[in-house]
Amino acid sequence: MRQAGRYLPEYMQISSKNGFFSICRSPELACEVTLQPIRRFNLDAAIIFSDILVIPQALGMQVDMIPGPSFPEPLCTPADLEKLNKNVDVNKELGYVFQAITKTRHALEGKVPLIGFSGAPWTLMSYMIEGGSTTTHSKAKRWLYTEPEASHQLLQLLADVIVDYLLGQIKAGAQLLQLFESHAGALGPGLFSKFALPYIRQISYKLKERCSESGVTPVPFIIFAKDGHFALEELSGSGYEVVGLDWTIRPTNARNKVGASISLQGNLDPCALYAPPEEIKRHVKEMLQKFGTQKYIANLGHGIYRDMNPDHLEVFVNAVHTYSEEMNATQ
Ligand code: 1CP
Repeated sequence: MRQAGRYLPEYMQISSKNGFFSICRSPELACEVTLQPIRRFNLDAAIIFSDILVIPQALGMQVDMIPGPSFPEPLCTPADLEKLNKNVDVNKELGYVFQAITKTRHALEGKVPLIGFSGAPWTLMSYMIEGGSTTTHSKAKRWLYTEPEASHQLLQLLADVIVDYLLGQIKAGAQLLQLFESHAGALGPGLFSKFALPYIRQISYKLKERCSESGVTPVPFIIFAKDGHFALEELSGSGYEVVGLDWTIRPTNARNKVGASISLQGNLDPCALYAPPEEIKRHVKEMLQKFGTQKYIANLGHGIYRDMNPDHLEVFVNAVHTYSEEMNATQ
């Protein structure tokens, strides 16, 4: 999840001397920052340090991080689509991510697998039109209602770049991929089926196709559609091995919706990390009892916040190991 390492003192030290995107663009720094949480916690996987907004940059848009994302020139009307780079060469524009992945794979020495990721088309479209964070997504949703053709054109452009980008990540050494549809909750079931789901599906199927064409072994793929539990059934049939869950859905309910063959990931409320350690352990135990230990990746339901104590994250991680090992031993 985003923010895994961003509030650690060792990250703050590097980020106080380097801008956010210069860390992303430096394979050495991105590798170092990816490893920081792995050194500190007994985590089972690493996620490459980058951001979903590197794709709008590759399409030619300026994105600053001050400290949240900000686009000085967001897309205002469909005519602005003409300004975007329609033929993105991912090796040229995003080769720095591939280099960071390869470097980090080597540095991890097989200790834990490395996860690559991308934003999903609707979530990226929303940032590109809103120009930053928003609670309403009203500018981007206005496009969906008034400019459906231009919206599909933009979403398709994004989906095509994302497939190239994720194929490049697998080739560079990513062992698992995650697609973040972080703004799924802004769309109701109707808009989601029309403007988000078709592209989410397309990405997983096209990526598998492109892998087989280029003789690359596909890797497991996670879809995380935040606040999109109205779409869990459809997401489970979209070509992803894992469905990520935010904390607003009951584990048994999610399992009933996705069926037995899909793995689930999630879904403790990140704010549970404010609780005292004994309570965090109780929450973890309850979560594992509900999900079981198979076809399941224990995680939080979203990223952590600035004022959370890293020691509490450690309690969470260690409790996952303790209880799952206990459960596996008695099964
Ligand atoms: O945890 C990590 O450091 C892993 C790398 C990572 C990932 C997987 C970062 C670094 N960003 C992301 C994904 C990402 N970025 C998502 C999808 C996950 C999610 O839903 O949170 C989203 C929505 C973004 C966009 C973004 N980037 C935001 C959210 C703004 C909003 O609209 O609420 C923010 C604050 C960023 C900045 C960012 N990205 C990553 C870090 C470490 C930071 C903080 C920059 C800093 O303070 O140094």
